[in-house]
Amino acid sequence: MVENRRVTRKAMAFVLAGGRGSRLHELTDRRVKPAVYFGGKTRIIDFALSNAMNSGIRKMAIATQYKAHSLIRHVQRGWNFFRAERNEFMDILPASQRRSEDHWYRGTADAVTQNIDIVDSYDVDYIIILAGDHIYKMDYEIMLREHVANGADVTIGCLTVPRAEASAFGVMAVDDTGRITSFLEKPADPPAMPGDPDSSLASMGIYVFDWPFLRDLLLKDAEDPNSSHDFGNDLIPEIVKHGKAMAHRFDSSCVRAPGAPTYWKDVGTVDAFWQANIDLTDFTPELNLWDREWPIWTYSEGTPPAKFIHDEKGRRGVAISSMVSGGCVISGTEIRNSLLFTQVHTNSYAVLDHAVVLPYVTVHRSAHLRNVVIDSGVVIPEGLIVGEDPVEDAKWFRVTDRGVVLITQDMLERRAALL
Ligand code: ADQ
Ligand code: ADP
Repeated sequence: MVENRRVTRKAMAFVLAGGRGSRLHELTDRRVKPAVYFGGKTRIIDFALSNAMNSGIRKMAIATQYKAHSLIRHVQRGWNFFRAERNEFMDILPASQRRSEDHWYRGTADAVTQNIDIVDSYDVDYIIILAGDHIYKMDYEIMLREHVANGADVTIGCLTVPRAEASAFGVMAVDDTGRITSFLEKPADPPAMPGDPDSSLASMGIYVFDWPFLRDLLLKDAEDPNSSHDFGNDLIPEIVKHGKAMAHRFDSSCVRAPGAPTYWKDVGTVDAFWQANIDLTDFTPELNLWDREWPIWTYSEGTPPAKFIHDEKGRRGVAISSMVSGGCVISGTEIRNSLLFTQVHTNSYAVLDHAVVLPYVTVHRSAHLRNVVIDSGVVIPEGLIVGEDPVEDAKWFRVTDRGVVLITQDMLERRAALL
């Protein structure tokens, strides 16, 4: 056990949180994808950070650049318990042109290159590179130990995905020992897994390296005029060709809670975001947020418990098959299969059905909202009907292929000005 603890004490997590996440549309107008709210209390980045924390890693850095304000504020409020006196660090690394004065982070690898001096100062043997934009639980300590035991140059977290969706990923082939024999970044025609023509083995964008090895590689890559300075495009294919790259399968053995299902989601579209949040209202959701073995840490505002009240005419405020966060006041509203974040206030005769409602939203009287995502701080006007008439909805709001309606304050203001 002492040996295990040493591996995580000698490792740092480097979280990439600089990409916008443009398929979330207006949800990432003001904030980067890792800062988008998820699950009622948390933000997306809390999953990667909590995994690192629960795995025993106590040195973390987060590289940011695009619309980082709400991410930085969240991390400062919620992840401020690291103590330098105990050799613990949590650094936020905005692109600050540390090595070069003529560019920001040019790619995911460059985000690390530009902070080589900071990683050096952590005095670690291993670095685990994580994306800050996926929802999953994973014990990185198991992956680290595997990496060390294999003597690998890089170990890549991977999972099986439907072949039809594999073009969005780095796709690999492995031999019997788990060694990666080929790696194609976002191939148009993804190779299938042996004996399973409908599945491909996809990279999760999680990499473990020995720090001295990665450091050398980054310094070489920085000088390469043909490189896009990206892990998936440049560094990983190179190591697969010339070095020892091993695959670490994400399966039920990667999670400490016994029998935990292997839940991994990229909530990168409005449809996927809505569905994954609504799934939490299921009788037994696949993602277990009640798990005390593997808690998801976050910043949580001190709020009173959710309150459900009869309005003055005796109409009941009720929520069925729903999750309602602290600080919510549900007055004379009927709520079904919905997820309400902190401080949502709803009023009489309103109905919410399959609604994902981000914090600080007010729903005025008689609004009926079905299959919606409502951005934070939105004030829904009295009597607004959404989710009944897709043509009318599309005039003002963003309607997805599946008919989910995204509502932001800007959209409501435009509507109010034109009506
Ligand atoms: P992508 O899905 O394209 O592929 P990418 O855009 O590289 O992911 O983003 C990965 C992470 O890096 C995200 O968390 C993003 O926020 C961040 N990021 C992007 N650009 C950045 C920059 N310039 N500076 C700092 N951070 C940045 C990758 C791999 C694939 C793999 C998928 C798995 O390249 O091989 O299959 O992730 O999702
Ligand atoms: P994010 O939604 O990413 O956290 P902000 O922190 O800027 O971004 O908040 C978005 C919206 O939520 C803003 O419209 C803001 O007015 C509202 N808001 C933020 N904090 C509070 C609060 N404590 N009380 C009421 N509204 C708030």
